[in-house]
Formats: sequence, C-alpha cells, structure tokens
Amino acid sequence: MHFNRRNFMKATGASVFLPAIIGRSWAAEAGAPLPIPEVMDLGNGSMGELTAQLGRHEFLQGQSTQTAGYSQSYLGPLIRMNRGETANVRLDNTIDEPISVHWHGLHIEGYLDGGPHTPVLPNTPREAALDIEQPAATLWYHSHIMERTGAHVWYGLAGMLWIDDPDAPDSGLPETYGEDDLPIVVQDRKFGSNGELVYTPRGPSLMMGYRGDEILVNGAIQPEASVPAGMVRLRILNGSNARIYHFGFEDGRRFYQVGSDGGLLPAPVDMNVLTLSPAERAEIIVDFSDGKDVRLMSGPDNNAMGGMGGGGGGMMGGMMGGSSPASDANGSFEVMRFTVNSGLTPKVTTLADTLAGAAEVEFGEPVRRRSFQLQMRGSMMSGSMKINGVEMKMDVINEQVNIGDTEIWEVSADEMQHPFHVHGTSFKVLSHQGVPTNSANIGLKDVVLVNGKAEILVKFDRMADANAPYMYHCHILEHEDFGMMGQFTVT
Ligand SMILES: [Cu+2]
Repeated sequence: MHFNRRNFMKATGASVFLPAIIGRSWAAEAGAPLPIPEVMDLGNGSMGELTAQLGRHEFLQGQSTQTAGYSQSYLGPLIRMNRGETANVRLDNTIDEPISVHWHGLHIEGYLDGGPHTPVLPNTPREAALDIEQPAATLWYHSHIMERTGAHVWYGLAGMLWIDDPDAPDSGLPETYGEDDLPIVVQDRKFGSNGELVYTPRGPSLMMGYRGDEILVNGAIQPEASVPAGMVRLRILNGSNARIYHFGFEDGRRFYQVGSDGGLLPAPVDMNVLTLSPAERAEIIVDFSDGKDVRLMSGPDNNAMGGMGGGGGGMMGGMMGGSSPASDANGSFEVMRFTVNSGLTPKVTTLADTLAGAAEVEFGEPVRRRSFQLQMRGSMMSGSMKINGVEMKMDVINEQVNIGDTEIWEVSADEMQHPFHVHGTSFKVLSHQGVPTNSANIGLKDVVLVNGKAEILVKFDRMADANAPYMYHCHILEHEDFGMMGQFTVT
C-alpha cells in the first residue's frame, strides 16, 4: 500500500465521518450522571462480539450527533479479561471503511495486536483468541488504521479494557464496579453549530495535535458521579487525541496513585497533581470520607511548538493548538464533579502502605541500545513527521528486535513533548532529561511523555513478524497519522 501525505486532510474528511460547521447554537449540558459502560466479560471462556458501527449519540441537549462506536453509539463496552486465560472475541465492522481493534497495552503477538496491517474490513468478521499472561492492569482498545487513527478515535472507536488476575493476592483496593471502582475516559471534543463533531486537523491543529473545547468523560460532558463516603478508585484513561491533562481536585486534596499503564505500583504514591498525556492510564484512590462534594479539574495544556501556550486558551491557544475549554484565570477547567452519597455504604475506608499484587516484569541485562528521534521540525515543508529521519511506510520495517532480549531505547523529542508508545510490551522508564527516575513511582508503562530525552528499558516476549509488525509512535494521533510512527519485528 502506498500513502500520499497530501491525501491526509482529504482522507480525514471522508464521507462517513461528516464534517461540520464551526460555531454553536446549542447548550452544552454538564452535570448528567457519569455514564458507566456496560461490561463485556471475556473471562471463563465466554465469547464476546465487538462490532464497529456508525451511530448517533446525544452529547448536547436535544441534539443528536453522528458518531462511531464498538457495539454502541459512542465508545465501546468495558472489556474484562482474566490473566491465565484465553479471551475470545469476534470482531466485525459495519462501517464503510477498514477499522481495527488495537489492544493497547496487551502483550500479544503482532498478528493479534490490531495494528494497521490487520484491519477489520467492512462486513468481514474475524475471530481473535488472546492469550492473557500479564499483570492485572487498566488498558484500552482503539482503531489504529494508517492515517485514520485520529479520525476513528475522535468519532468514538475506543473503549476500556481491564485485565483481572484471579490468582493475585488481595490488594485491598476498591473493586465494586460502577460504585467505588470507576472507569474514567477523558476526552476533549469540538462540536459545530449543527451539533456535529468537528475534526479538521490542518495547519496549527495538525502540527500541535487536535484539541477540543468540550470535556467529555465516558461520553458525557462534564458529568457528575455519585460516590460513597470512603475510598474510591478512579481508573483514568486519557483518551484524547492530543490534549495533556494535569488533574487535580478543586480543594487541593491529596490523592494516591496506585496503578499506571502496566498495572499496580508497589506502594501508593501521594500527590495532588496527576499529569496524563494521550493514551496514558493511572489508577488513583481518592478519599471522600469527609462527605464533601468536589470538582475534578485540569490545568492547561501547554504542550506546543517552542513551549508556547498550545492549548492554553486565548489568542495564542486558538492560533497554535486549536480549541480550549472555558477556564479560570489560571487556565484550569472542570473535568467532572463528585457528589458524596450518604445512602451508599463505603466498602473500603483505608489504604495499605504497600500494595499486594504489584505488577512486575523481569528484565535482563540490556544487550543493545537504540535511539529514536521524534521529529516534527520541517514537517510542514516535507509534508510528514518522522522518526530517525523517515516517515512511517507500511512496507518498510524500521527495526528488528530479538525475542527475549533486554534493550535500552533512548527516545528524544524535538519542538514539543511527544507521548511515545511501544506496542507488544510494558517498559520501565530509566531516566528523563538525563536524570534517573524512580521507577517504583512510575510503574510499568507503555506510553512515556518525552520532554527532551528519555531512556526506557524494553523486552518483548511475543513474536511479531514482517506481515504484522509492532508499531512505535507518538500518541498525539495527528502526529501518528502524519508519519511519526515506525515498525519493528520481534523474532
Ligand atoms: Cu508527537
């Protein structure tokens, strides 16, 4: 397959994903109850079915919006899989273009990974049998088609995936789904005056990544969750195309991070600001025992070329990074609200000092070092973004890795910060900007936000041959779609 970068803009405006007019005539409706996705449990041999489909979804009061989703109008069900089992799922697609289901964070072989080489073609169902052998973790899935990932995810082709480990010791963390264990998928979106989603990455919003001015959680605008007066576990996914969030509570209360991309941390990490770049996940424990309602906020996203206020709002934000939500004087904006419901009995009221069942991966001595330079400099002129001087090409394998080898990958980012994602494994972050990191506080990762330079320790235990190689790429989806991606085999 050959791809012409100049077709990119045309492609993202393809007819099934309707373009819209910028402006607004509707009221954004905040404060609806937090939607809790339906669970698709693939444990104990049960077979699931995931169908990519177009739909209409009501985000805005009295408005129906063209969307896409997996087996529902927008986003997909929360899929649960058990460690030590094979998860079986039938993938189908009723949309008039290829989509895929990339299992982001799963350690599975390349042909099952759901990358650009393994699309689900229209009305051509496929079955996938996924051997789950990795720690309990909060992952996700999304479409991952060459030059179309940004549009597909923007319109809704994404969902959460939780791995459970029936044999892990009890962490004591909250685990009552929808009550004290909540999926939180945070996305920014932009709507036109006709109520339709607007996705028109071009110029600055292509260069900086595409941002929206409405904040959605699980597909609802700034919703409200009703929680018990105890410990509540929030499993947060940044499901946005480009926006980086700096989450914190309006009252400055502290909270505890207990998990990251690859599973639980060895011990809770006390914090009051949590930064998540696109595709990163964090599990946090928030104490609501004081009974006070509180808003979850985010600070502004300042990731832009030259470090100038990209999504920061105002003229610069508009010029440089697209839209920004209505914000206070500091640039902070509301993500969602929590109200404490005294009618709910808290099930967990304490948090242990250390976490049983923390995620672990055995790394050996590194035998090789590779470097990856994420490059956007000159990309407007050349019509593509690059890694190590080359743009993504479907028929070029950029790296070959030996199965089971431990390697150090040195990743550097030019012009702005880039969230670097590696398929097929979880890695450890060794250093950032030349400073060794405390990996116990960071945990196992599959995305690292690179500001300058980072070193990561990687090892792959599953095969990916040249017919279905793994990808590494920037998870700002417009950068990925514009070529900041590469392919590697593991054999
Ligand atoms: Cu990038």
